[in-house]
Amino acid sequence: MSTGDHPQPDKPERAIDVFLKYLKAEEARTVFGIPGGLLHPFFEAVEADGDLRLVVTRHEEGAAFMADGYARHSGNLAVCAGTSGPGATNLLTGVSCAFADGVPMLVVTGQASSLAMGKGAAQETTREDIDVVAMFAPVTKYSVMVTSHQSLPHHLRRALRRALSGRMGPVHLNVPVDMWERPLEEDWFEPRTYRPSTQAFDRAAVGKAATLLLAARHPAILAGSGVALAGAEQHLLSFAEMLQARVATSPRAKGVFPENHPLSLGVLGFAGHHDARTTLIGGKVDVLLTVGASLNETTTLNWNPGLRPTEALLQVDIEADRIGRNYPVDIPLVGEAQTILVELLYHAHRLIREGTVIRSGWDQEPPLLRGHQRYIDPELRTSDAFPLTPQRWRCDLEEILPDDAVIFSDIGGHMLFNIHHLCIRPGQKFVINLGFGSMGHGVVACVGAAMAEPGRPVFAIVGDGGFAMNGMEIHTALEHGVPVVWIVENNHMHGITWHGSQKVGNRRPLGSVRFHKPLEVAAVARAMGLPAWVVDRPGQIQGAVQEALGQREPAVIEVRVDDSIPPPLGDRAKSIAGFIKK
Ligand SMILES: Cc1ncc(C[n+]2csc(CCOP(=O)(O)OP(=O)(O)O)c2C)c(N)n1
Ligand SMILES: [Mg+2]
Repeated sequence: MSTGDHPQPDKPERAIDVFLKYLKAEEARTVFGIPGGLLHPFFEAVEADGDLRLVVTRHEEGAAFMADGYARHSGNLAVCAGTSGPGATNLLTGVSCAFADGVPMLVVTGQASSLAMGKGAAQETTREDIDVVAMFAPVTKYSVMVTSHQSLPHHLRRALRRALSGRMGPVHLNVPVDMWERPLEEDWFEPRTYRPSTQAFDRAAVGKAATLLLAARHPAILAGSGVALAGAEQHLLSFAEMLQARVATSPRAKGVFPENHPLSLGVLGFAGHHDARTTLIGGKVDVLLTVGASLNETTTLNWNPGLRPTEALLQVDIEADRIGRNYPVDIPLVGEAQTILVELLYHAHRLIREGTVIRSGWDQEPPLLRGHQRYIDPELRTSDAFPLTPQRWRCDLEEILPDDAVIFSDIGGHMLFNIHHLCIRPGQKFVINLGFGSMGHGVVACVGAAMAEPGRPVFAIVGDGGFAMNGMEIHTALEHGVPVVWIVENNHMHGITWHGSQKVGNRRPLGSVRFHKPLEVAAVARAMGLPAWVVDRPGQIQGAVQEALGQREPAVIEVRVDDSIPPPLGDRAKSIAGFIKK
């Protein structure tokens, strides 16, 4: 039974009881982390609380990645925790991923007792020494040490307010070990009373934007990851269909608009598609609406000036500071993607009722590429060759991926193949940490997502390099019965680096990134207790996926591929080469 919800009359509430009550009020029911002495009271209370689940990961980075996946998928706050010192620093990369992509997360770290600070306490991480609060400051929206147990609820509410409002993100509380169990008298605040909802927008600007979009001959939308964070996929679809606007996504937002839709241009930028590039960079678009896309290097093909539309650029972003950074914007629309799209739809309906006619003329243009022709090297998608091509097994995989599959990608050459060669259909979801771009995220965040929505099929398509870095977390998934299916593309190397190195610097392949002693991925998985399959021929992946899904437990499919086929690096290699020269 939860002691937090029902304090006994003769036992005063402790700081930790109040803390856990807030977590539950915010619907944060899972804590990911690794216990250690200086955070022991926190972990002990979480484990004892029947309403909370403690997931002990194999590495703290895994805890932060899982919390990120949980929050990124569900939109709810996630919690990760690590003890003072190395436990805290191990969280940092995962927290940075969440910060870069606007994912809400509460990070709790341990600290030496307030009575011992400055005296050389074991694992002390205060300003006197290795300052953990300072380390988290640039990668969180709030990073503080709680210096009195009485102020713990105040700091927690402030942290939650910041994590969950505006552009969301991680927040960090560092708590000295002697604070948790002290008695606390505290007025209870319901979440709605301490954090505002943010549905603000500029009505006049939205009205003008709707008018311009309806009048456009060649309207287009570039959708970014803000659409997924706001859960605005359906609103985007309705608005695009109403306008008959063509839609591309950024690489990070792949799939927020169904890629088999007649209006889909696919992905613009990194490993993107021909139609997206020729339409959006080709000088054809008169009014371009960008929604929750930061217009960064990977999306804009190295800030290509051709992305500017001939008439007007309308940019929706939750943060004013992200508007007009790289292109001059005609109508800035500050607000959450869903709020703004709802208002745009409302204004467009009103204008149509009042007699405005939609002028989109895309139907008079040549049709968009479909089928294998949509992709570069289409012949490799249907190739029966052995060794297996990376394109062919993805093409096979599409046949068998469930309609509601959630697909995580890690970072590497396999990611470029995933972005280019997988067609994400309505109801499916593609997730990638392209803001920070950390290897290992896709290997682990999938576990958090699968915990957030049990019953939904979750896949991770990752490389052997990323699997080697963080793959031990498949054991955490096994422990907790989380049925993720990992598909590990084994090319026996850091493929992106090996292929990319031939296009940058001195153009010598970096031979050291090849694994001369290849990782036997399936054998590693079996040794850890998971069922595993090896796929190395065309037409095999379908059966392996079917069997893996049938297990209803975590499973690994190793796909051995032709390592000589370069991933679709495109302009990325050119831009790195350019930066190095400068
Ligand atoms: C933590 C981290 N270290 C290094 C990198 C740079 N990096 C990006 S992809 C990659 C290699 C990925 O290898 P693998 O997972 O096998 O994927 P492949 O390219 O072979 O498909 C490296 C080293 C990174 N993004 N993140
Ligand atoms: Mg590899």
